[in-house]
Amino acid sequence: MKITEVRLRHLNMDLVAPFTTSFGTFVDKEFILVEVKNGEGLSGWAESVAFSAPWYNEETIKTNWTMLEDFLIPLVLDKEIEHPRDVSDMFSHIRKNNMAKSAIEGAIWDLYAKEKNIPLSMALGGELEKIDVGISIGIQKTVPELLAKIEAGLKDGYKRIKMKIQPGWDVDVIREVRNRYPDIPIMADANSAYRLKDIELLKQLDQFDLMMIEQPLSSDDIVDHATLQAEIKTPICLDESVHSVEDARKALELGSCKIINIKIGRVGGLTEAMKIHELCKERNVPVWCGGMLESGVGRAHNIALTTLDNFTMPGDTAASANYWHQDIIQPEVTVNDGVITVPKAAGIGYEVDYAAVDEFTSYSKRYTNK
Ligand code: OSB
Ligand code: MG
Repeated sequence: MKITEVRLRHLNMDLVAPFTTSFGTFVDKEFILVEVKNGEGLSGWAESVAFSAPWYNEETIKTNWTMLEDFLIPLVLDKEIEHPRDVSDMFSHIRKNNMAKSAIEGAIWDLYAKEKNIPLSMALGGELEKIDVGISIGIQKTVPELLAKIEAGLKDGYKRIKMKIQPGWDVDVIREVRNRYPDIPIMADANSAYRLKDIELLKQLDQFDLMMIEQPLSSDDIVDHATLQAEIKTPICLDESVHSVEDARKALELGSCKIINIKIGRVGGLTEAMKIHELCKERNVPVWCGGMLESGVGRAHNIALTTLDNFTMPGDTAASANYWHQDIIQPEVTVNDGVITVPKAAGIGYEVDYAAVDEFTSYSKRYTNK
């Protein structure tokens, strides 16, 4: 396959409700949408999950744009690409910048699947036709507001409830949730808000029968997480600490976690995400697909990845309407009783709505060699 043109767009979409994590609050979502064209009328799509500020990792929209423009686009434009799995090797001499790499790699995967006229899930080797999903609920101002959000999530049938925690919004809040809902599957995501010195507090979480605690300690740590995991019963799930299949192997060998959250952007693309899925499968470690408040385009990529068979735990891929008044794909992602039916159309399986894209685009740029 050959990419003859790349188009980057900067979009900004308002969230239906603010979303608060231990590192900050989102009221809208700025992101880069990548379109790669093959010269025969087909376009492949993906989005960068970098945020506007380096809160979650070191990348930002601007660093991603620079990386794409100066390094990554020139490496793929007009090059003969035999298979999308080769793209991560073409980028391997460029360090980190995983979200930037993933954004263009994902668009190339979509284009490949469209050229073959198969769904992206099939191109990845995924076989599930329906996937179970959960919902992630941000830190709220009050416990009643949290309970109301949980109530709504359960009513929509989501298969598990993830609640964000941080110091001051943890043990007492989870106790109230557990008292109100003794049996529902719940998990907590700390986004790196604790340190080993908080071990006594983290041990108290064991009484609540959580499915897991996600990323309690520093964002790049796997050593202290191993110490913590040896001291608590609640399974640790790593998010921020795992950037590659090598990181995943080391974390599993150290005993730093029992579950891995796979985010395509965080690990540098679908190819690396599949490698982590494979490693975890060999070692009987369950994985699930994390979310980054994606638009429908990123959501479609998450759905395709989740069709691989070791995605045995519900992910964060909630319905479009949980985030957006209007999404940029047609149809939007819908969830029935906590289940998404995997689309069967070619590529990401949803049509990109150009009118909606234009409405949310503040600037864009075309890249060709002509
Ligand atoms: O840690 O999983 C995370 C949102 C923004 C940044 C990091 C995270 C999250 C979420 C929301 O938990 C996931 C989603 O609903 O897309
Ligand atoms: Mg997380």
